[in-house]
Amino acid sequence: DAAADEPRAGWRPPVPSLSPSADTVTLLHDAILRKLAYAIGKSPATARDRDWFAATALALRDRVLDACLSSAAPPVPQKRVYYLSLEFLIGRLLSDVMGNLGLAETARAALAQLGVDLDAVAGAEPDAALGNGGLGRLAACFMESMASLAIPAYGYGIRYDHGLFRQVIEDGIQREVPETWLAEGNPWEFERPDSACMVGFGGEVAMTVLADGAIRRVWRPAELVRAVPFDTPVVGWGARHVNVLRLWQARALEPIDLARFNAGDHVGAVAERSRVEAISRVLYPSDGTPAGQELRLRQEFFFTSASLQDLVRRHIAERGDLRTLPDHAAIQLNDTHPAIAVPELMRLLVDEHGLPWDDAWHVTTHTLGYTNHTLLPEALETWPVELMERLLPRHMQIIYLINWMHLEGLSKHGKVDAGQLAAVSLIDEAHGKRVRMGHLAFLGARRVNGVSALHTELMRQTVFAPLHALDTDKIVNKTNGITFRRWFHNANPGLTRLSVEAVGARVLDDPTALEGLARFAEDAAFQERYAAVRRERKEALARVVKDRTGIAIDPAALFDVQIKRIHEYKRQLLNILETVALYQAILAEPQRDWPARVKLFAGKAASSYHQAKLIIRLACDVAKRVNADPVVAGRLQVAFVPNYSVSLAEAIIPAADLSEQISTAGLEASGTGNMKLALNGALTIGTLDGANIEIREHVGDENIFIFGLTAAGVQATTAEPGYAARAIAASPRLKAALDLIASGGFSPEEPHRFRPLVDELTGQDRYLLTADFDDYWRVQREVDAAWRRPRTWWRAAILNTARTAWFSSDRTMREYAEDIWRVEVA
Ligand code: T68
Repeated sequence: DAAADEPRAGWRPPVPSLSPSADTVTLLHDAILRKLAYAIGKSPATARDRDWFAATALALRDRVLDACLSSAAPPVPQKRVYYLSLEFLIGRLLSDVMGNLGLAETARAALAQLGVDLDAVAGAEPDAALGNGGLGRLAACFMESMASLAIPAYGYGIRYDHGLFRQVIEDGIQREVPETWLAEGNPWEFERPDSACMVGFGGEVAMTVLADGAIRRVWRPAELVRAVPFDTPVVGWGARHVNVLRLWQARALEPIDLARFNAGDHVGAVAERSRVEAISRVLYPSDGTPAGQELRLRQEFFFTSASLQDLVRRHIAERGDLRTLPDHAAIQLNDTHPAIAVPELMRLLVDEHGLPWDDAWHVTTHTLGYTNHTLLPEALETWPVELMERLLPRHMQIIYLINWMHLEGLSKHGKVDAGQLAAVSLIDEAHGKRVRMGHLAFLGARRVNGVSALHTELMRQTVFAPLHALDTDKIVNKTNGITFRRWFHNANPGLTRLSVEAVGARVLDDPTALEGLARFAEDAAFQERYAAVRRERKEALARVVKDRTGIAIDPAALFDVQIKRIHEYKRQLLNILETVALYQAILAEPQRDWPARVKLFAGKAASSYHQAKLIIRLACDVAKRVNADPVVAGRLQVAFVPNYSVSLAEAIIPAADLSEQISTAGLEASGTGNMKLALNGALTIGTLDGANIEIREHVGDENIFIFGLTAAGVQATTAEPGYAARAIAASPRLKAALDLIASGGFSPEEPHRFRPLVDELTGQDRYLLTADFDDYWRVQREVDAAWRRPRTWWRAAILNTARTAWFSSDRTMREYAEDIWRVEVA
């Protein structure tokens, strides 16, 4: 009804929503029963939640296919986007698919008729954790948004048998356990053996002289691996459009070496197969410290080559001429992991399809785009030339040729001196000869983008400054976004319902309508409803925390959350130091009315990252002592919630009151958790880093807690030797907290356990925790004061929800479509 779309003058109690029609419920009910019987082979009497999940998923997948197979020959789109990413952190798909098909309530009713609870069924779906963190989750949000905007797109990646490890915490120690999301099959995907292709490795480059005397180079790989695609349909909002996520699996050409088997060598007979298939066995669990192993490079080339072959084949079938590729395809490289696409596309065009070099270079540089996600030097990919020559000899030749033309062009025009040439060369000669993959992606791309305004500016000023000087239009900003379907509608149905009731169903299609909530920000009745939704999510989260940690947190307390990968630059340690200082302050003045706070931490550490693992241990040890101390009971609780995942994020985010975004300024490229938390009404305590800056611009200064050095301040401070010692000497509170940790206050059985953390802080303090501590403490006390005034707090929370619509990944995808891909969005 049209009136429901009009913002209302005053807050009124909700109208009960209409139940789904009996017909559609019956249809879905019958479809689920048929899938259970004929695809799963179970009866309702013996079916477990996991079986009901598979049956429901299969029934819904049919609906998704109905939406995309409706016309016999779908028209060939003018232009497609190909999003190449080594990671897609999708999580569970059931509520996404139900929500976008508009069948959530229908499915609930259909299952209820069978005596089955939808939430239990949804909980039986394993998370597809084919990514480490923000970079992988961004790719998943982009896929959903492209489908919702009807941008024709393929996502290309690897179908890992094992996603990101499961984190088990034992006595505060992280243990990594293999993840097995495929153990009971995957109802969403289609295997497509007919679209397999071959990917080569090693070998040599042969030269052949053609009839006209021209020389052609042909790569003769020593080894061929079969890449078999598995397609998962990605349905957009309202089932408007369906795209495909195509993930490649590595298969050996020969399943078994029969000669060896017959000779009695039963293990050796399958050794070669395991070696080849290791390519798609497991996701590398390091984020930000490159793995550096040969297998990683094999993974990168494997999926990049298969994807390019696939799209070239499609282009030739549809259009014939590869020179028109830039008109019909935009290929986006998610970080440098697929940067080998630059020489591989050149190889396909020149060696395999006979294009002249210059034409091929034009096609390549008008088709590729590159997104950078970090400026941390240790996270920038480089590969030893020696390894590249051995694994990809033809690509190394092409890289040398690209580099030669690039450097020749510059010196010919007298543009640069030797130092400048070294800075823009594709080969880093300073650390053994290594190929700079960021430079390679930069040269091969038409547009290079950063992921927040600050990050993009720092790209221009630091890592890419010499290359930027050569082409000042190439670097553009595309601030990250998040899909509201998952992070608002599905993760927080209560708040979504409240928003619909307040400003109309239009918010579901157009998040900018959330702005209409601002008029209710001071409305007492609305604040109460908003707080009640939060309270309900906090109680639910308290049950999860109890379940996973045994700690019974108080849902009435302020939930202060820091949820993200554990990394020194993200400064979980700063949060823990403040926790320790707060603990000491409460002990010193137990009579003061400290507001009750629960500090929640969650996140995984790379398995080889010792400092990060020690930070987890410290959080757990602090939790142990604080939670057991009767003096602080009712004021302070701490919990490290194990095994952070997309699903756990969906439970924590709607329940959070305070969002910790406290990285050293200049080091967090963007952040996306910051956006999810702000949208769901958590107030941010953060530094002027990444997208925090843009969040502040949107929500307003008075609705966010900012502290600490700016990126410029960080640069200046790092230049002063000995600042850490001075900062500690100047802050008795920081000193006391450090002393308690250093003297074994949280590890009496092993007093020096945290020595490496303390040494880093008192020594180099690379991430400037000591510099920002006092300001962080001061602003945390402002948070306390704001929490004591509920009217002010809820006003700010509502305004956060009302003013974060811009962070929708639909907006981000529209910007990419317009400025980078040049595809039409209806
Ligand atoms: C993140 N990067 C950024 N990297 O840290 C974050 N790295 O600020 C940003 O919001 C997000 O990307 C999306 O742009 C990562 O998540 C990785 O996970 C990663 C993985 C492998 C190698 C290096």
